[in-house]
Amino acid sequence: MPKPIAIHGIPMDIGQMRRGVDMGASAIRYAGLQSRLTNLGWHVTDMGNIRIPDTVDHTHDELSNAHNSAAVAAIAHHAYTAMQQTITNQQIALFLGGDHSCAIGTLAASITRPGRTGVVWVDAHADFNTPTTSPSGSVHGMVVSTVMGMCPPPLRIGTSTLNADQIIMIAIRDLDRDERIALRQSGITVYTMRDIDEHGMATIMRRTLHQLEDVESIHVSFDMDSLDPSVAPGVGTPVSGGLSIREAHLIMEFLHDSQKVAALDLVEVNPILDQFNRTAELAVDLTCSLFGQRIL
Ligand SMILES: [Mn+2]
Repeated sequence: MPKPIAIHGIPMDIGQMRRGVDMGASAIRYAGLQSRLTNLGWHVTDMGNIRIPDTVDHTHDELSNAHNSAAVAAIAHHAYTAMQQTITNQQIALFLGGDHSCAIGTLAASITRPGRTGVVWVDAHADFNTPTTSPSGSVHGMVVSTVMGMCPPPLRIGTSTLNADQIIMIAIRDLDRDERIALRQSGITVYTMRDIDEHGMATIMRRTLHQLEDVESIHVSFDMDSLDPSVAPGVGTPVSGGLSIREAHLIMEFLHDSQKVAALDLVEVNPILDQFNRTAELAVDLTCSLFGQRIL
């Protein structure tokens, strides 16, 4: 029997500057996520949304150059608890963002799971800034560094930290100056768009699964801005030169083949910038590939 899937919405947008991604969870649900997964044979429970305060509470200590850091951390704590709950309940976790900063909590909890966890980070960005290097001060650009323990409190959730050799990044194409230097030195495996162009996605995914051979579970953190804006216009931070629809599906199909997927963050859908919900519909299609939908 496959494990059941638990969906949690995290309708937050305070980890970045452009409003609208807080509606991403609704758009993905509206695109038929639950029924599509049910039709694939999964037992799916929608746990509703993690409660997000209507206004940002600035009374707590904040980091300089990390906007809303205390409020983001508070939400990340709730995401952490939700992820831990799915581990206890032996469910597969599906988180609907919201901006990517919600993954600060989900990843921090994933690495507390017994057995080794690998993270596949699919994103135009590395989200590897710190308050010191970030040009914008947006926390959604500091997710990986936070989970690796490189940022000061309140950007520190839980007690475990993610190691560089547990992370594989795919579709990267937009790095800030100091972020690029730090990423090069980090030891994280990074497959840029150039690597994908040169070697093809199948080769990249075979290498990815080979590297993750010794992990027991895989946490997929999927930013919809990894796709090219021509096919996914409704995202928080669009960057041209991204994944094709088929390249993105192939990532998901290979990850399904591994039979190790334990969690998915599906983030940064922005319905305000979308066309007739096509980005959310694509997010649902890709999720179905991750959970076993096959062409033939
Ligand atoms: Mn991201």
